[in-house]
Amino acid sequence: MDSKLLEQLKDLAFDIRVKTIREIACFGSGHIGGSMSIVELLTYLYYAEMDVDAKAPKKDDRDRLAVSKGHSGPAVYATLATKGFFPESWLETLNQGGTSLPSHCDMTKTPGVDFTGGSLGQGFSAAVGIALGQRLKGYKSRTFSIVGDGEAQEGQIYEAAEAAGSWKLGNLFAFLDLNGQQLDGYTKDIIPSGDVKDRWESFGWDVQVCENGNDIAQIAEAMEKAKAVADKPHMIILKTVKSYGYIPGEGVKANHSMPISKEQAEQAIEELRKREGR
Ligand SMILES: Cc1ncc(C[n+]2csc(CCOP(=O)(O)OP(=O)(O)O)c2C)c(N)n1
Repeated sequence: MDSKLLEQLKDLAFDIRVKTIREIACFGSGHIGGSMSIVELLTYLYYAEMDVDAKAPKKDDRDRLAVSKGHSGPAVYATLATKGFFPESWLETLNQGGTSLPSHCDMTKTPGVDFTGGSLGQGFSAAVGIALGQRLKGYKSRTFSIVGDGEAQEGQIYEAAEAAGSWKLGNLFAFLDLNGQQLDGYTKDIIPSGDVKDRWESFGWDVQVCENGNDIAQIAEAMEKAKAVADKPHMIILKTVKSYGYIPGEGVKANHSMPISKEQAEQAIEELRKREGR
């Protein structure tokens, strides 16, 4: 990736991260861990990869994103707001009465959201169906999906994976947010993820691994390799850090959903600025 674009994307990711922290602080608590771990991915997708238009969010032949770990809504909303899908002031209403930004992504409420998440496993199945639909319609567009490593304990994920592999859905790009944590602890202590590369390959998928899934350059490189493979669905495994960039949550077992006051948010942003030299 061109170094100027990379620097722009890093700046955008920082801005989206700050907006996500403040957004959650407006409600007083929220899914900070699984939101923070995918900020670089969302930034890359919306600013360097996906063909979407904030002025025509329902255009039929657009690229689509099904965020299967739908509790990452706060990071999705901050990204969509910066892209102009809705006013940034909406971020202050996260999860509050009458909001268009519920805790979990909802395609009936939020411009730019392509699938309603919340019940883990379903978004990825929908992504397989959407990608198949795009192919049947003869569209060049692609479907993207983000799956959690805890979510991947759902059997539904593998039914969909098997179908996509056998249908050779080359227009489907899935990302596994391998942050090693789920709601109530570490995946290794609950159901270990095992050799995920081997597993997805066994379903007929093209698999790339990013050793640092919070590194935009690595995500871009994996996408370039994936795009060179036309006849298989793509899984990009991102080894991420849950709560990455919300420093008070990094390395904390109970960082799935955390209470965050406005003061705590500003302190955490200041701490991050110092760490990143911004
Ligand atoms: C079918 C279903 N079962 C349980 C839940 C409750 N739940 C919400 S998030 C979550 C943990 C998900 O872990 P992971 O996919 O690893 O997400 P991340 O750690 O990236 O936030 C659980 C169990 C749910 N939303 N849906």
